Formats: sequence, structure tokens, C-alpha cells
Amino acid sequence: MVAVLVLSISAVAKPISRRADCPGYEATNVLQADSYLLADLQLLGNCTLYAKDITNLRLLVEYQTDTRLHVLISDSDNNVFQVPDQVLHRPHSQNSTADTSAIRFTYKKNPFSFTVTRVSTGEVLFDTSAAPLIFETQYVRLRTRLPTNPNLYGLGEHSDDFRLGTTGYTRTLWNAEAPFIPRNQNLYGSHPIYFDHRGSAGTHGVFLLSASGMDIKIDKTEAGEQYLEYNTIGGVLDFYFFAGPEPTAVTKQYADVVGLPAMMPYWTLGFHQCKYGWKTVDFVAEVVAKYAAANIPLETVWGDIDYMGDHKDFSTDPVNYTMDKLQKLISSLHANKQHYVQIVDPGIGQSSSYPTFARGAEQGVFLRSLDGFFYTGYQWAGKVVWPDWFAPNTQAWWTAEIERFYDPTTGIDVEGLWTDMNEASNMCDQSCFNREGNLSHAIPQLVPSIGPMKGLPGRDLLNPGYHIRNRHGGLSVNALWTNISNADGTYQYDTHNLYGTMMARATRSALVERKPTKRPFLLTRSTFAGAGRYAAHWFGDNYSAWDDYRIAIKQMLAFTSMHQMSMVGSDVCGFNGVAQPVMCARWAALGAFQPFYRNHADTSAPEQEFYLWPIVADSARKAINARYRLLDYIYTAMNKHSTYGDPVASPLWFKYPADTNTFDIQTQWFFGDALLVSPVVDDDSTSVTYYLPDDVFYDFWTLKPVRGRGASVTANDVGWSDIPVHIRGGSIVPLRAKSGYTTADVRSQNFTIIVAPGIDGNAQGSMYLDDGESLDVGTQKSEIQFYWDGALFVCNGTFGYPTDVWVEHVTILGGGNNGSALSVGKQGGIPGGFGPWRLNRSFFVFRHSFA
Ligand SMILES: *[C@@H]1O[C@H](CO)[C@@H](O)[C@H](O)[C@H]1NC(C)=O
Ligand SMILES: *[C@@H]1O[C@H](CO)[C@@H](O)[C@H](O)[C@H]1NC(C)=O
Ligand SMILES: *[C@@H]1O[C@H](CO)[C@@H](O)[C@H](O)[C@H]1NC(C)=O
Ligand SMILES: *[C@@H]1O[C@H](CO)[C@@H](O)[C@H](O)[C@H]1NC(C)=O
Ligand SMILES: *[C@@H]1O[C@H](CO)[C@@H](O)[C@H](O)[C@H]1NC(C)=O
Ligand SMILES: *[C@@H]1O[C@H](CO)[C@@H](O)[C@H](O)[C@H]1NC(C)=O
Ligand SMILES: *[C@@H]1O[C@H](CO)[C@@H](O)[C@H](O)[C@H]1NC(C)=O
Ligand SMILES: *[C@@H]1O[C@H](CO)[C@@H](O)[C@H](O)[C@H]1NC(C)=O
Ligand SMILES: CC(=O)N[C@H]1CO[C@H](CO)[C@@H](O)[C@@H]1O
Repeated sequence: MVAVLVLSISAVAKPISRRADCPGYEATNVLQADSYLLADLQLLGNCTLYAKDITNLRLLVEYQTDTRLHVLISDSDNNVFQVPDQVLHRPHSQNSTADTSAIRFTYKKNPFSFTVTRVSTGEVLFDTSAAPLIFETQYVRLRTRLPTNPNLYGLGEHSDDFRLGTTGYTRTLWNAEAPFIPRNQNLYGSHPIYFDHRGSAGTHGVFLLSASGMDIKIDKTEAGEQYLEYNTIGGVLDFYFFAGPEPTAVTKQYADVVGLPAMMPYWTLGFHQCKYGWKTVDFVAEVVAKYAAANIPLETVWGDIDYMGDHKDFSTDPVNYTMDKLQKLISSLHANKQHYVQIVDPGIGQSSSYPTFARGAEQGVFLRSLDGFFYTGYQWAGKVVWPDWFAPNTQAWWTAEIERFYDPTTGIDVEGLWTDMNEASNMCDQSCFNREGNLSHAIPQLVPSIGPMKGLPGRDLLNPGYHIRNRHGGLSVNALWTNISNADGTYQYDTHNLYGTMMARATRSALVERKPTKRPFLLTRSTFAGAGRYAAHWFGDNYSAWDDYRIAIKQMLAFTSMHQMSMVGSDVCGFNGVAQPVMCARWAALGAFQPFYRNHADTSAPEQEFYLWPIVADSARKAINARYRLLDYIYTAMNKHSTYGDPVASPLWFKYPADTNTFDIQTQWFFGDALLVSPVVDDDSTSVTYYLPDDVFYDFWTLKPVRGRGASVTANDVGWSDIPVHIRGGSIVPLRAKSGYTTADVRSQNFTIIVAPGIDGNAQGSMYLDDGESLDVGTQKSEIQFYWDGALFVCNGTFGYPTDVWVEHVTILGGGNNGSALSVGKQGGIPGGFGPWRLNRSFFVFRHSFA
């Protein structure tokens, strides 16, 4: 959270002698083998567009698998920065070959360009002959030709249309503090992956593994030729092409490179309440009590920076949030099976009397200026220093600070942490740079050594000639100065976009050290490709307005289906501004069908807890009740995402890739495989027009069948607590028979199984069960499959998780009964006639035994 004054200072362009006709490079010394290709790329003529050209490049092409092609263009000396393997560990090549690969690399020698083609169709997916390659010390440009008006998605984090603009559109990747999540600007995270969906011809993905600041331009030339163009301020061109051809296959292939999202604890799927500006612990306790009085389930309470003393990490406010009072609050939450999460910021208050700072200074963990003094700026704690996540002692220091303050017996026994401000955000722009500091301890002489892949020497690290469209102006404005070096000799210029993800990784490790057997929970604001391995993410400081309610949907879709982050969601009811009851009622329902479900508001915004307005309370109760009955369905979808990369939420075209009507849809989604969510989206409206693909669906609330016709359907009189949800035909959905006040209560409820036959009469589903909190559950898990073939219902799989819960009913929807459900209940159908069965073994039942 934050409200920041933005002083915009744009860097001044330096005059530089340029030539318009950059001739590019020539490929020489080409060495081609079955599974790879190597070549030298020789500069044909200086271009000097924004910086000096690099004369000798190296090309490496690897057929890593039959569906993954790796193309790396680097400087031949390997000095140009590459994302360190310790930050993003690359997969090894499996030595596939051009002959077996689904996509093929071809190249032209002079000027050098390459294409990637889908073998099965001959379709050209990527073609860099659109413009000569430019590879300068501080500017790299590569343009690919594309079909006109392509269906491109991804390139988060942004608040623009889910299907990206194709004319005059620029995506800037430079992690930045972004209050109000402004449109068409760079936000908190960088995920340089796009999906190119070509309908029935297939989907592919293109990932540029680069942390460099960049503008990605999608536009047409004057002659009307469509292109996508990368413009970076340096780094290498490290591409991964994913062949798909199904959209879900692309995202799984991407996960093979950046990793799968961490599995979340079960309780994190409960409802969370947070607010910046809860002045006292007593006030927080009142919020908890008011939720209980309103009978609105509350799972987790969050502590924003209000709890801190002088806004310093690992401290409590001596008056309003004493350690003693906080401990009492947490004990009472725990007694009620509720949870507590707190915020931590990377900006560490610089004061010798602040032990966290003193210990960090002693261990040499903070970023420093050239002369060895601390690099300082301003953040919530006032004058601050920042941890250098590349320094050798930083992890140990951070872990020790977390273990000390969050000691379960003597400190704050949180269940999770929240890392904010980690772009990293600096309230100080370039004008208040200072480097004062008194080192309490001798520090090792810091001589930034430029080594392989750590960044070229001799660059202007503050004002590169090419200005990306950073929303703050110059690269260092409201951020860490880009000329600051990290302990390993790299510079913030190159590593800026990695800061938040490295902090998230360090924090996750600390949480694991603190409670080694428990699955950690961590929420981070800033992300880079692969951040899902460590953390959940919320979409930052949005606004309490209908537009931001709608944006929450497309942001979720990009993160879950394309960025391999599963636990994501917006601040429900909006962070800034005043939440209106009808909007908040709608958002309470919308949030219940997204993975991360937290109500949060700014200190300047009025209270917006769900119990404050009757219509919001009604909507929240109904939505949470449905969500909690679906918890195991959601948990199963989360597990599938964490295990196999199948997105927990996906756009309609992921399931109906050939249906062109779905390509632009950004206000409906599949939550898990089976539930199609189609909320009211217009301001203050009680009707919604949504799309139903040509398939059979069942209304989730009434269980009535609805035949989709590949057309829009309008629902009128949608009440303030209603949200249209459909079960997709062909699915089997496990539901708890009853909800509960907490997720722990829900876990002791029995199940009822809903079978929603598809057009062919069949259905399938699955359910994953474990204890919900162990980091390693070993064999104590159940992976259960459900099948229905029109005559026989089967439940089989593995049943390693010991449980006392039972299946009470199986309900077969539709059938010959024209909408009325058949069910097997307590009296009927179970072989032996015993009614419900315990979920610890396989089971089957025939149609004729259904009551
Ligand atoms: C580019 O310019 C550098 C000096 O600035 C020169 O050494 C080099 O030969 C030039 N390269 C080409 C291909 O013109
Ligand atoms: C692929 O080839 C490289 C180089 O020959 C070799 O080191 C590596 O072990 C091979 N990998 C696999 C999976 O075969
Ligand atoms: C402590 O609580 C009081 C009473 O709500 C409030 O006036 C004061 O601003 C709070 N102090 C801080 C540091 O938030
Ligand atoms: C960064 O640039 C500023 C402004 O030119 C300069 O004062 C400072 O010494 C530089 N810091 C480093 C570490 O180079
Ligand atoms: C810096 O440290 C020295 C030696 O410990 C001390 O004498 C001096 O007062 C300190 N200066 C400041 C500004 O804290
Ligand atoms: C679950 O079903 C079993 C078997 O019918 C029953 O004994 C038990 O009371 C049920 N549990 C709950 C929480 O309803
Ligand atoms: C489970 O049942 C289905 C449907 O009858 C069957 O196809 C499948 O092989 C069974 N799986 C196991 C592990 O028995
Ligand atoms: C219900 O049955 C009637 C008569 O067979 C048929 O006309 C109608 O389309 C059916 N409705 C649904 C929803 O299947
Ligand atoms: C900076 C910015 O884009 N703010 C937007 C936040 O949301 C409100 C309401 O949707 C818009 O009006 C603002 O323009």
C-alpha cells in the first residue's frame, strides 16, 4: 500500500550521432547439429542509435524439447548481463532435434534474421526480418512480423485489455510503485511472456528471459505491416518459444522454464480482511467481533504498517500495538481457528539504535554507494537503507530477523507475511539522493567486479540514451538508483526488476526456517517471471470503482493463465477512494470466485468491512458460503496448478480455442475446470449479457441445465448478492455438504458430489485432499478421480490422506429428467444399501440404483 507524491523528472536525451539505416549483423561460422545451432553474428555497420554497437555476437539455438525452442543472442564475450541462474534456474536441453520438434528455426545469413515456424501447418510464428537486429551496449531492438490484428495476451503486469492492443500499443516493463494502477503504464511486476493465439491453428508462447527495462511495441508500419518489437536498455536476447498447440500446453511449457507456483495452505483460501489505518489492536479486535456478530466468515486478519513502531520492520507501536496486546489478539484468533498475517517492507530505518539496522550493517547486507557508504533513501520508516539480496549474508540476517520477531512463543505468531514496496519503491526521487552513513563495523572493500554476464562496463547507468516509457520518468525516480552496485558486481540497472522476487524468495526461505514443516504463505507486491514459486500476489493499490472491479478480472486471468502465479486477486471493494455499497456487494461476490480473496483499503479511505452495509453483508455471506462449500474443488485446482501447471483460472478461449467469439472476453472466466463465472460488470447494473459457448452448462445455483448456443445470453434482475455461475457439462464437482465459519470448520463437513454430464452424457472430475498445511505431505494425500458414463459412477484413485469425512450424496444433473436431478442419498444406491461412504476407498454405483 501507499499513497505517494510523484515528482517526475525525466532524463535529458544526450545527443548522439545516429544512422537511420542500421544494417544489422551477418551470421558466420555456422555450426549446425541435430539438436543445436551455433553461429557468430558480425556487425555489418555501426548504427549507434542510442549507444555503441556490440561488434561480435553469438547465437545459440537449442531444440530443448519437441515443444520448446531456445534462441539466445549474447555478446561473444559474455559480459552483457543475464539473469543469474541462481535467480532463475534454466532447464537443461533434452537434446530434441529439428526433425522431431513441433516448431522449427530457420535463419537468413545477411542480414541475419530468423523465423520460427510451426511444422504441422507451416505457419510462421516469429519472423525477425521485419527490421535489422540492433544490439548496442544500452539498447537492443528486435522486431518480429505478425499476422494482422493478432490475438496477443500476457506481458504483465498491466491494467490494460486482456487481449493486448495491436496498434500504437506499448507495454513497458520496469517494476514501479503504481497507485491507482494506471492504464497503459508499467505497474509492479514484469513478465516478458506473451501468448499468440491463432484459433484452430494453435497457440504458441514467446518468453524473453530478460530483466532489463524495456518497451514492447505492438503496432503496424505505415505500410500496414503488423509487428511486435522489443526495445530494451540492454541485456541479452534470451528467447524461449513454446509450441503449444493448446493454450494450456503453452502455459505448462512456460512453467517448465520459470517454475510452478507454490502450493498454498488450505486456510489461505478463506476470506481475508485488511485495512491500512486500523489505529489500535483493540479496533482490530472489534472488527473481528463484528464479523462474527454479522455471521460473515472471517479467516484471516492482516496487519498493515499501523502495527509498527515508527513504521520500522520487526517492531511494534509502543502505545497502540504493544507486543502484549498483539499477542493476545493473535491467541484469540488462533483459539477461533483464525489467522494473522503482517506486512514487512524492504526499506530498513537507518538508525544505530535500531537493532535490525545495526545487525544488518554489521553483516554487510545493505546496498552501498561507490565509496562504501550506505545507499539511503526514504520509505515508511523515514531515512532507510535497502537489503542487497545478492550479498552473501543477507539471507541469514533476514531469516534471523524474521525468526526473532516472529518467534511463535516470544514474538508475533503470524501464519504468513506480506512483502510490500519491493519494486523497490523509494519515496525519494533523484533529487534527494544522499549517501550519508556511519558504519558501525568495518566492511570488506567493495570493488564491483565486472565478470561474465554481470553487465558491460562503461555504461551510463543513470540515463541510458533510450528512454523506456517508465511512468515515473527516469529509471531511478521513486526507485533505487540504477547505478548502485550489488555485492556480486551486478548493478541495479540490470537487476531492478528482480528485487521484489528476490525479497520474496528470501522471505519464503526464512518462513521455512522458522517453521520447517509448515507450508509458508507469503504475499508480494513486486514480481518477475517465476515469482509464483515463492509467493501470492495482489494487484496493488487499485481504486474503489467499477472500472477497477472489471480490471481485477483481466489481471487475474493474465497472472493465473499466463504468468504461472496461482494465488492472485485484487483488493476487494478497492483500495483507494470510497467504496459504494452496491459496487462492494458485487465485488464481494466476484472476489469469492478468484483465488486470493482479501478486502483491503487505504488509510485515507473509509472503512469498508463487509458487515457495514446490509446488501454487502448479504452478498458476502452468500458468496463465502458458496466458496467454502467449493473449497476442496478450489484447493484441487490450486494443487493441479502447482503440480502440473494447469491454470486455476483461465479465459474462455483456453477451453474453447477454436471459438473466435471467446478471444476478446475479459469479464468471464473459468474458475477451476468446471465453473464458468459471468458477473454483472456494468456500473450499478442488475443485468449482464454474457457468452455461453456451444456446449451444455448447468446453473450452479439452481442446477438447471442450460444449452449454450455459442451466443450471448442476457440475465436481468440479477440481485446485488447474485453472481451468475455455471457448471460446464462434462464435469464432476465435489462440494462440502455445508459451509462453516472457518476453513477448519469446513474441513470436517461431509461431501456431496455433483455430476454434470456433457453433451455426450459423460463426466469426469477429481479431488485432491491432504492436511492442508504440511510443506511435504509425503504419501498422506488422496488423489481421487470421479467418472460418470451415463450408467456407472466411479470414484477411485489413491486414498493416502486419512479422513473421517463421508460422501453423503451423488447428484446426477439433467439426465432424462429434463433438469431435475437424480441423486443417491442416505437411503439408496450404495452396493450393500448402506448409504454414504467414507472417503478412504474406491466406490462405484450404477444408474439403476440412483433414487
Ligand atoms: C564501428 O565503430 C567502431 C569504432 O567506433 C569501429 O572500431 C568498428 O570497426 C566499426 N564497425 C563497423 C562494422 O563499421
Ligand atoms: C544433451 O547434450 C549435452 C551435450 O552433448 C549433454 O551434456 C547432455 O547431457 C545431454 N542431455 C540429455 C538430457 O541428454
Ligand atoms: C494511536 O491511537 C490513537 C487513538 O486512536 C490515535 O489518535 C493515534 O494517532 C494512534 N497513534 C499512532 C501512532 O497511530
Ligand atoms: C550515482 O550517480 C550519482 C549522480 O551522478 C553519483 O552522485 C553517485 O556517486 C553515483 N553512485 C554510484 C554508486 O556510482
Ligand atoms: C560516527 O561514528 C564515530 C565513531 O564511532 C562517532 O564518533 C561519530 O559520532 C559518528 N557520527 C555520527 C554522525 O553518528
Ligand atoms: C458425515 O456422514 C456420516 C455418515 O453418514 C455421519 O455419521 C456424520 O455425522 C456426518 N458428519 C457431519 C459433520 O455431518
Ligand atoms: C478408475 O475408474 C475408471 C472408470 O471406470 C477407469 O477407467 C480407471 O482405469 C480406474 N482407475 C483406477 C486407478 O483404477
Ligand atoms: C425439456 O423437455 C421438453 C419436452 O421434451 C423439451 O421441449 C425441452 O427442450 C426440454 N428442456 C430442456 C432444458 O432440456
Ligand atoms: C491513475 C489512474 O488511471 N486512475 C484511474 C483509477 O481508477 C479510476 C476509476 O476507474 C479512474 O477514473 C482513474 O483514471
